[in-house]
Amino acid sequence: MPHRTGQPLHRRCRGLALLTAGAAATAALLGTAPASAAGPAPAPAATPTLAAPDIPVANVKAHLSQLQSIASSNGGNRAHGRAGYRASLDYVKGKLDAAGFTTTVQQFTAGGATGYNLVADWPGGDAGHVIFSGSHLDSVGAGPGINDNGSGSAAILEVALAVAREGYKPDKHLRFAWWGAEELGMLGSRHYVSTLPSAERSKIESYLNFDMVGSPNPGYFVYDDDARLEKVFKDFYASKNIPTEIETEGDGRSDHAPFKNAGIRVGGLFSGADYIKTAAQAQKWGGTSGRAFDACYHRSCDTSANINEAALNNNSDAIASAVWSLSGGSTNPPDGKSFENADNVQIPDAGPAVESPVTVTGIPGNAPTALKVAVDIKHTWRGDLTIALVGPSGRTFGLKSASGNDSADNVIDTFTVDASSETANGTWKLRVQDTGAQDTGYIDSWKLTF
Ligand code: DTR
Ligand code: ZN
Ligand code: ZN
Repeated sequence: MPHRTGQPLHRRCRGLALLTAGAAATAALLGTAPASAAGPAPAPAATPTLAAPDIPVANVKAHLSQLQSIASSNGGNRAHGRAGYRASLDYVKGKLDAAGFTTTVQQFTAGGATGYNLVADWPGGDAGHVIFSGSHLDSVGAGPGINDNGSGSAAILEVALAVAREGYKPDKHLRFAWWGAEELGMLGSRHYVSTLPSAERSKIESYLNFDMVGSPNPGYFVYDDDARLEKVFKDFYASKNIPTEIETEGDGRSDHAPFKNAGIRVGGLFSGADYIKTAAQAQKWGGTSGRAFDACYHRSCDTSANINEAALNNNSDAIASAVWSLSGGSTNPPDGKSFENADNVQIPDAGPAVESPVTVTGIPGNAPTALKVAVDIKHTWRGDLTIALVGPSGRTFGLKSASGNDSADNVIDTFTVDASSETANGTWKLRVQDTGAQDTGYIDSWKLTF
């Protein structure tokens, strides 16, 4: 197959293209004319608001399987005061630190044990307007807590990593937190709010809470505490033709309560705990009526099998959509020039390596020490794949090696490579080899950003 060589993509143009496509798609789904759905067309010179990226649910599930293994090797839970809690926090912190977040671990004492909150700030944005997303990371003692609340924790982690992958420059400041000891009465979030100086409190424009967003027999519940935040989520689901209801399964039963009590606007999502799904709810959302939204709520069976992937996927995308639209970001890194090859290249099963080229022109000197390599490979068993970047001189930079037991789908990731030993201009290649039999896939697209 002939490959199209890379074309420079000026990121503002790409943002505009995405916005236009998104507005048209929304309009199509809602059966309205694009003009009325999109509102007045922006002036050509205006910087477009960037659309939120799609959050790869395979990445969210991969975080859940890590949390599951952490529980399994630490006595079956990730509860406050237990080794599995601290290991969960270290896992999340490691990912955020590597992506460029500024992380802080806040300690507190509860029930005779040390508890920890993890707070992550994305550098930049107006510090006087903070868009804050949080999820509790602790489980109950009875089980691994994968839906409650690995799901919210993994979803906001992947949204945070998407912020970094996209090089998103929000107008407002983004903060994320993973709370400890929620299951003991929201003790971590209460500690955070009560020790926050009032000047800092007043900078928090909105707090969004995500506790249980992958329930196995799911509902789509939106908090109705603040009308504007409620609308942001409802608009997203409307664009997907998913009906929603107001969250009523225990008002204030999660970490948004301390924020709300401090006078901060709160919102959030919930897919249901031990309440029973009615016939009307099963009709609109599917699943089983007469059965709990999560029959494994607070039990040992709240494992990685206790997740509805479609709900996890929709809710992760809803979180990204809210974070992007509330933070009003408009620009990617100012002079980042991108070169992409979007032609698909099949990767033969247990076969030789294949390559996809990108031709870089117009960049003087050497490549940067932090060359961004964004990879989108669709594959049914990503552990089969070895991936490398090949520079114009033929030098290879390993990006990922095969690891047979990583059974998750797809590699949708951005790697940072010190490529300063190569000249920037020339033909770069992504080289991918499938080293295991049976599962197959293809390079969907890949992109270099200088
Ligand atoms: N507090 C949660 C479960 C829960 C029950 N009702 C709601 C409503 C909104 C969010 C969460 C919840 C737990 O961690 O057990
Ligand atoms: Zn919970
Ligand atoms: Zn719980």
